[in-house]
Amino acid sequence: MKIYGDLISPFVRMTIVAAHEVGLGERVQHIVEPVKPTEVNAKLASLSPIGKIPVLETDHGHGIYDSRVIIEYLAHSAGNTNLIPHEPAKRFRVLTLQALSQGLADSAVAYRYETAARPKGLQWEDWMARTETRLHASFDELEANWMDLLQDVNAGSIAAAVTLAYIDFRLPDLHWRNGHPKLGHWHEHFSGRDSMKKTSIAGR
Ligand SMILES: N[C@@H](CCC(=O)N[C@@H](CS)C(=O)NCC(=O)O)C(=O)O
Repeated sequence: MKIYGDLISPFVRMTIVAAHEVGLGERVQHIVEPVKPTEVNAKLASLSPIGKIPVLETDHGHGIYDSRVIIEYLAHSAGNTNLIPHEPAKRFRVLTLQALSQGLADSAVAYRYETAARPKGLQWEDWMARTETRLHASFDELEANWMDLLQDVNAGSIAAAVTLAYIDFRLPDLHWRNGHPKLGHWHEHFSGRDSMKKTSIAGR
């Protein structure tokens, strides 16, 4: 199977980290496929009308997207029940942590597009202020209510770790560690995992 995308995308990196964590790191061929929000990428468009990264191409040539579905596909293929547990109480906590972290990634990527890609003069100040509020509220929420579940390796903790690393890389001025000491300490520890080191974007 193949996963298309660039590891700078937090959504792509989440899927590759998940592949390593379920033991499919060698089975997945990562094809570097960058995207621009203003251009159609023909290869991606042939697999997904949404045309965003990541897209997984199965061994039968079918496209699977988005990152959440790819992670579920990888866990299912590997017979792994840790990333998305079956036990209902834990399952929906993990899925909510994943949604929180993916929401954080959505906001961070959109903020990056707005500030770095959108032509000057077309930027929307009120939207940027609202998005900053959303980003900081998400950091607060992770620190206050999710430190227990972040200790496990699951779809939510992977999404949180990768997204915070993306923010370090693209939006360091947000200073997310300020006021979030537990989250900062946890992130340093989680970043030492092989899956995170093999997919590191630091220095790019
Ligand atoms: N919900 C999607 C989001 C994917 C996404 O936003 N990918 C960005 C890169 S970080 C992208 O492909 N942007 C190109 C575009 O918007 O055309 C997922 O979880 O896979």
